[in-house]
Amino acid sequence: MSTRVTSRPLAGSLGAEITGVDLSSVDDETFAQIHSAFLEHHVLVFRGQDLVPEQLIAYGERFGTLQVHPIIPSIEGYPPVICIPNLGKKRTLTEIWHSDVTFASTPPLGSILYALEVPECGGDTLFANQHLAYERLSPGLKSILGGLEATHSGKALASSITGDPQDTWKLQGTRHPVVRTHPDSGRKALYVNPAFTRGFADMTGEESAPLLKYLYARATTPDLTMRHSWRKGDVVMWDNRSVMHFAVHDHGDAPRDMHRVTIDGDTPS
Ligand SMILES: O=C(O)CCC(=O)C(=O)O
Repeated sequence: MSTRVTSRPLAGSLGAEITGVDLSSVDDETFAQIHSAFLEHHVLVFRGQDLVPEQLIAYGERFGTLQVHPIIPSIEGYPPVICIPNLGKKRTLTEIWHSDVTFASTPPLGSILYALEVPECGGDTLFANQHLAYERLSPGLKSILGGLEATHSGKALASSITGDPQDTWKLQGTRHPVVRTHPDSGRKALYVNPAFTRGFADMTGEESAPLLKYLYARATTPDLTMRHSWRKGDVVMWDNRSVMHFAVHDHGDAPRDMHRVTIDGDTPS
């Protein structure tokens, strides 16, 4: 028998906390409720979970095939699980607004992060709703953006880890529409991000920069965001087709350790 699943919105623009769920064993009925909340709220928070890597993988696989990250090494014995440790303020890879792995031709549908160790305070994660960011733009700008593609590259990420610099697909530009349509909801969303987007396709970086800068500012205004303060045992999952996220690095060298699985997605259109 499934438990009573409840969902409570966490902010006006996105995010919900789900209670009544043990993610180590999710039956079909519970999964259907979680999936529907995921599509509605874009970011889901589950507190108090206790998951070994096999259970995190099994939960992620309810949503689809899991990706082996093209650049970040997996933890030993579990190819779909990557570790996101505290690399220090200077080396952090995630204190920048991004949607995951947009330099791939089929970027991930979603990502699931599980907190193994968290600082006493700080180390929060921000999320911003990219459907609302798009919907707020003027009809004129929407029409211009509707005809544009952008180039995305993993070069900076690859060179800051141990990525193989010879593996050129990570480094070349992958083109995606600047506005993508969510395959389940049909809603449009802005799909450019400061971590991986290099510029508009067929334009120079210099030509692209002013409009991208404007879009990033509009896409991350405080009233489009939610902020998650982590506790050990939290699982937070987000829809990469709907949101950008940003890991705030304000916790110095305090240990912060996360496991992540990443769900394969489709070609943005
Ligand atoms: O560590 C976090 O809070 C976020 C990690 C992140 O940005 C990512 O997994 O892409």
